[in-house]
Amino acid sequence: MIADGAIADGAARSSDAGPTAVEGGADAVVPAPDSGPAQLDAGCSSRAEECNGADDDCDGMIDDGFECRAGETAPCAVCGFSGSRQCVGCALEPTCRGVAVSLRYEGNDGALGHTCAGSVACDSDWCACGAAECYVQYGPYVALPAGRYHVAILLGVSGTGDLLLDAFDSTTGAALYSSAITAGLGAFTYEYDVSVPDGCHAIEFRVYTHTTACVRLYDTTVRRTGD
Ligand SMILES: [Ca+2]
Ligand SMILES: [Ca+2]
Repeated sequence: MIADGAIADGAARSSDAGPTAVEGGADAVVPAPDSGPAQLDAGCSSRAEECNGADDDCDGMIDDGFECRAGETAPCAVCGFSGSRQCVGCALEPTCRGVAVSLRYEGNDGALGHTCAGSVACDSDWCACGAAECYVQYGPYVALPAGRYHVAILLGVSGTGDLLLDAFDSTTGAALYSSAITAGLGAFTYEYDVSVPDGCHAIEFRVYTHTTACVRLYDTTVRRTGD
């Protein structure tokens, strides 16, 4: 029971909820979590607004007239992948940071090429049998932002097989990573970390076979782990 004149706690809160959508398109600045009607500083005067976290010109808005406020971020993109720019000194920094890349390709994904393609097909996942000296996969020539990446390739081999796995910048011809391995019977995930120094080049994650054993390709994942 609520006494006359009292305001139900839940009702009062529901009317306080402000708009949450951010308008203005891709370049819109995302307000800091504490944004809202600024409190007039008790000692403010008619000074010009400065970047200092205070309402210098007494118009009810803190650091208005600048590109952004401390704590705000704005979306950005590198090579088509999304990141964000931070507000530093009431201006958005030029560098797009925290660009997220998470890619996954099935063994039979059309984005991948296979020069072993004349060999025996295996169900839904592409594979090679008796086809020594060819690429089990090449491509996908994806334009990646510069940064550090973790690559994981799930393979299967029908017996002992010699394989060469590499990450290759097909724009410059530079090998970014290369490793020769001898794989035993069964399925396994080969993982490696690689740094991509130049952004938006066509990068390949290749698997080359030197064996006549059957090599099955299940999937390849590529995840960006840092700038
Ligand atoms: Ca102001
Ligand atoms: Ca200010």
